[in-house]
Amino acid sequence: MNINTILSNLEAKHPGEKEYLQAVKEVLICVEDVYNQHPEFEKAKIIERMVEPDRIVTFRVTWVDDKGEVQNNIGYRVQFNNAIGPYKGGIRFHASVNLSILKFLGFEQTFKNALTTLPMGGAKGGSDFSPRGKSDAEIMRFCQAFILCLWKNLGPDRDVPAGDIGVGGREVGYMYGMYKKLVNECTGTFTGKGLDFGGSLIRPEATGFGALYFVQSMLAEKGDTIKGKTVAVSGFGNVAWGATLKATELGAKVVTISGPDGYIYDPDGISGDKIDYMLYLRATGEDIVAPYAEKYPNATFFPGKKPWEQKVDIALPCATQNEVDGEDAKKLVANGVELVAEVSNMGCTPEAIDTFIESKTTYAPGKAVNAGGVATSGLEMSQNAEHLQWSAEEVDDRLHAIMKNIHTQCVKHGTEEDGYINYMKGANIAGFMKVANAMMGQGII
Ligand code: 2IT
Repeated sequence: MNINTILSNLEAKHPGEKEYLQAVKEVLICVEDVYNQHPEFEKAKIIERMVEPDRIVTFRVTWVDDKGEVQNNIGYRVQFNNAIGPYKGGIRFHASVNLSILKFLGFEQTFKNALTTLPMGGAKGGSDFSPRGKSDAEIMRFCQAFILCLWKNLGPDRDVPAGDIGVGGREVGYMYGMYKKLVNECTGTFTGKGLDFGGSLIRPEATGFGALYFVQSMLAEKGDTIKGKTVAVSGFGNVAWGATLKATELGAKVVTISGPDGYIYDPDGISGDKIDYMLYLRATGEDIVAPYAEKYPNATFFPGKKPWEQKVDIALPCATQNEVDGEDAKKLVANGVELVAEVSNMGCTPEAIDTFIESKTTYAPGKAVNAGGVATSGLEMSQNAEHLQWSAEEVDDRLHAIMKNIHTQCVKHGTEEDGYINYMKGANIAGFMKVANAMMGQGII
């Protein structure tokens, strides 16, 4: 494989899609050696096929706001790869959404889903619709209009969406409701549904819980535990909430959360009712964390800043892509951070990752760390298919086992000669090999 040729061809075909090209480059660099040991991959043009989505659906979403004005947004579904199972991945509603971001997310999702060991292909969708400040009625009308455009491409064995940034239980409920009305079938073609209509226990917690199970395995590998460690979390949405809840339960102290307006430092730890308060902050729809410092005066609000300047043992980016840059990484390393686990997708820039790996800081990428979310979506699909609902304990046990297994795969493929575990390499190789073998087994299609 000639990485430079593949990348320059992609760049010529898709100019300016920087997040997508960044995600592809990371995988290519990691899998180059194993790929070259398999001439049959080269002959079947596996990598050229894998880096392009199977299909992209783009559509105009037109809806009416509360003032009676007609609004237009763009909607997308990137069906990236279904070699392993039906397309599966979340939907993101955020003003920043564009094709490059959804292609990077769909590409990453393909490998992440492969790592879960469950039969799911990779996809991602979304819209540049911004939920910030929108009324409940506006959110519902937008979700309904979005699904009117997309429903024909979905199905329990075709493509199963879920939530992502800006899409939680409420939005999934509205989208699933419209989908169900159109197809007149209760096949559960969404995950993250409400518990009363086919949702799974533990799904809301799963991304954060799974991440902490993964962090526990990383620490155990070093003969350490999480008890008593200080943790910086970014974001304050569903993922940050689940991570804070589990980290606290395991005896760690979470001292930061953040929003687009800045970050909160709480030296007493974000625990108990403060964790519930995160849900309240999110539910206001204003997308700010500043009110936390008014409610809990021991905490400080740092406007316009990121939490990575604080001295902590563990950093858990839980907000969005590229939220930890090279400078942030240098600060974390200089302050003696022991472990960085991306809970957001592609939370670190390539410069940040280089800084962690060069300083031999224990670092793991989102596609391994946050796979518990989609894994539990896979468990929701299983429950829907057998028309049953499992207990919270059963789902949590399976989630825990899946995260341990992903950790084992990363160690197997990522351990370097000096013993340093390159989790990025391990996750990319393990995910890639599974997708490549599945594609090989199904011929040239
Ligand atoms: O990035 C992700 O893995 C998700 N947003 C969850 C996807 C899913 O299908 O549960």
